[in-house]
Amino acid sequence: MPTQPLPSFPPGFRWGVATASYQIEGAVAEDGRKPSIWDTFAATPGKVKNGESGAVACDHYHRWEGDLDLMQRLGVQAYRFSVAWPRVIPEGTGAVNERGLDFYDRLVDGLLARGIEPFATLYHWDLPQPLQDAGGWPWRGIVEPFVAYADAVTRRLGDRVRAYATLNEPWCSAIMGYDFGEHAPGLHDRALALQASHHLLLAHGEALPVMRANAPAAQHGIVLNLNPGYPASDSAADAEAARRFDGFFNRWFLDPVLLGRYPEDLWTGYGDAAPDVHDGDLEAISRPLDFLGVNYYNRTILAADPGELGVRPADGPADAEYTEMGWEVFPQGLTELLLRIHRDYPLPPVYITENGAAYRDEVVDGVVDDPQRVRYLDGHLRALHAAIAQGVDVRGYFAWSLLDNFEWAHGYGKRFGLVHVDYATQARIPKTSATWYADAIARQRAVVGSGA
Ligand code: IFM
Repeated sequence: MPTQPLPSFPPGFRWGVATASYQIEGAVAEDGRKPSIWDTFAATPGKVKNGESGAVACDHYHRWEGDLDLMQRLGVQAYRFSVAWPRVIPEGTGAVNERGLDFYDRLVDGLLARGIEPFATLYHWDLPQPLQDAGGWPWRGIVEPFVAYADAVTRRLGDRVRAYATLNEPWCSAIMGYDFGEHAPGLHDRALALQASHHLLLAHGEALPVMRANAPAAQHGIVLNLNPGYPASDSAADAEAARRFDGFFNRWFLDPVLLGRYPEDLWTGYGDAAPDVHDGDLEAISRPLDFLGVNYYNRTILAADPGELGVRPADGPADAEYTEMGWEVFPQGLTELLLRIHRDYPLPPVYITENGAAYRDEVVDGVVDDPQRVRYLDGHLRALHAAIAQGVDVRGYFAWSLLDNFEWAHGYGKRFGLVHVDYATQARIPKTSATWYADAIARQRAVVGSGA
């Protein structure tokens, strides 16, 4: 266990935890909610480990008050949650379901009453099924319903929410969902995936002015998952492999959002699979942001490959630590990533909107001791501090996740929580990492105050 206290973060730095609707809420058929693509995907045999689904998850929909109390006891200053589109506009288009919005209304007020700032994400992957039936994200007609949904949420929650993110990890929605088939809707088509990525970003850009009009005092941004690519060797071929991976994973999203253009090398490389882009789209996509949310978990090591793709992931170092997801623990990657995007882009203020690790936690005599997760968090917070010390404007950090939860196609087997959840009883047990995080926050607040 790390014994040295963390260095002091800047005044006003926000210490938070994050979750997402389908991963914790359950109550999938309550108060007017209708199915999302994840309900459909999870009900399809073979798609999710052990046939699990988010039908009950952490039952947060009914236990939200206890969960907010838990956060208050940890001393977190900010809570990043997502709103379920199929609760708010159950058919994807048309009537707003006020009962769905009521839940988030209560949640936001409950947070504010406990002195915790709400950070809301509008889309964390639970697309109303009727919109997928109409064509999903590859269909340009999806932009308007997204804007109407963003309007309904921001109109109701307004400035009580400190920060709104339009999308969480559009790379996953597009590529995992429409190309790799590992996420809903489970398709395998690179061109569809690229078109989906464009419409996700367009929906983000078109929603921004509406969100700003409804919540002028809130901050508005987007959350990207960034995964730095490192070459497996010093060879020029491996360096090129890493550059191509970086384009596929990171630049394809960073460039349109922050520079207003798609990267030329990728556009050319995609050939006929490149998306249909209309005049004005990139102006909308690159509308100014109040913040960029960065989700960082790990890096990928790449080698040149004679096969069709020209690139393959290579093994990480044998002496490195790996999480239960098989992801290398590489805190230095966070420092380097932040310095690199600070150098390459006109960057708005950044929040680390997700960072965390899954481990095989066990309850022993009512206690969950998770020193590896403590090491992971400690290492990444130090790495983050190093980037801030070198000039990157990072305003806050959200640990993923408050609770163990439904880890998508992995089901419930991968536990990312600071708080253990017994899915049979719904009992919550804060792990050692929760206590460590609470202490770290308390120390920071004692040294630098809670800031404005
Ligand atoms: O659980 C996910 C989350 O929904 C999105 N970012 C990565 C997390 C861990 O895989």
